[in-house]
Amino acid sequence: MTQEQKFQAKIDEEIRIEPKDWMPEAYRKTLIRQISQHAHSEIVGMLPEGNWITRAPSLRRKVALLAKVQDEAGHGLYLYSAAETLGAERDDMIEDLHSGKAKYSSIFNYPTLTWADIGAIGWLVDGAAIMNQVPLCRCSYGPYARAMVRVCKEESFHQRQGYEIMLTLAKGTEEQKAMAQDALNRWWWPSLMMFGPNDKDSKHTQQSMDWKIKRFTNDELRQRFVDMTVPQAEYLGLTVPDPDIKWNEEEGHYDFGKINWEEFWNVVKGNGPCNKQRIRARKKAYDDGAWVREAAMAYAEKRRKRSEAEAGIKVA
Ligand code: BYC
Repeated sequence: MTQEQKFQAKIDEEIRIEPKDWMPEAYRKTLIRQISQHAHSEIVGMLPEGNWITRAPSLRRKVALLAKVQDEAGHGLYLYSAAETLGAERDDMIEDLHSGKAKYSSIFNYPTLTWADIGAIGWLVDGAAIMNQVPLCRCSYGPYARAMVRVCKEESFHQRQGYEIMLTLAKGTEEQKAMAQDALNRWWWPSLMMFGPNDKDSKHTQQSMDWKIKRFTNDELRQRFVDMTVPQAEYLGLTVPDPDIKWNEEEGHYDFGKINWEEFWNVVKGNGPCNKQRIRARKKAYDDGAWVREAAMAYAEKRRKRSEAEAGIKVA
């Protein structure tokens, strides 16, 4: 058996691949691409929500939103660490985000215009993220799979906080209900796009499924999301902005309309409503935070020297 065949046999037997194990270069590259994009999405994903921290309608909402945004930062950090176990350098990954070379999720290039958008993001965007990420807890690469366990637990709290905001608005005044409907109208289609291109146009799916990085295809996950979410919209008394949504008895699924792929690729290529603003904000945050990184490094160096000196005393 070649090394490649042994590797695939391990995958087929559901044995996890760990950082020091042999792996094909293409497997390593695919994981670095996916994990770093995922990390960038978490980090950029803080921006649309951060926009509402100072304007949250109550202390309770503010505390929950702050906690959620902090969680996203934590997810980004675990994911950068997971990518580092594959030999990627954090500075390079961040440079690729800032230069526009690396992708991040299309969804975070849309603006958050009203408070209801915070509800819609939690409900739909985190809902879509959970649908995509729960299977990643079974990803063949150990560090990514393990990081996903905690991430998914936190995402499920995020989804609930979003749905609860939507529920409050939907059961509120006419004006509040209209805000909730407007947010659903604007976030529905971009949420379906989060799952990526249709299977026939997805260049990585087949290989990633064979390597058990992905456990379901983009279309399978998107369909599950629609099936889960349409009844939730009904419970809220809101209307999904797709006239083609219809329960298909034979298939046991909801049929839905055509996704605007031109819009999707336009956003992915950097021309969405907020792409430029998001990257500008990230670069500024990175530059403004330089002193924190320098201080942390200086402190770590001081501690290292002190413990070396103490070890020296003990030896003496
Ligand atoms: N946006 O062959 P495909 C979250 C790219 S949730 C931008 O299907 P793959 C969060 C794709 O990268 C969001 N680009 O690729 C939630 C590829 O380009 P490259 C992040 C997209 O990898 C709430 C090309 O299109 N989640 O973080 O098999 C609050 C062809 O696609 C998108 C993850 O990253 C998109 N929507 O499947 C805060 C989960 N879709 O790389 C944060 C992990 C596709 O060849 N990632 N592209 O240049 C995945 O599961 C998979 O990478 C994807 C795409 C399903 C996203």
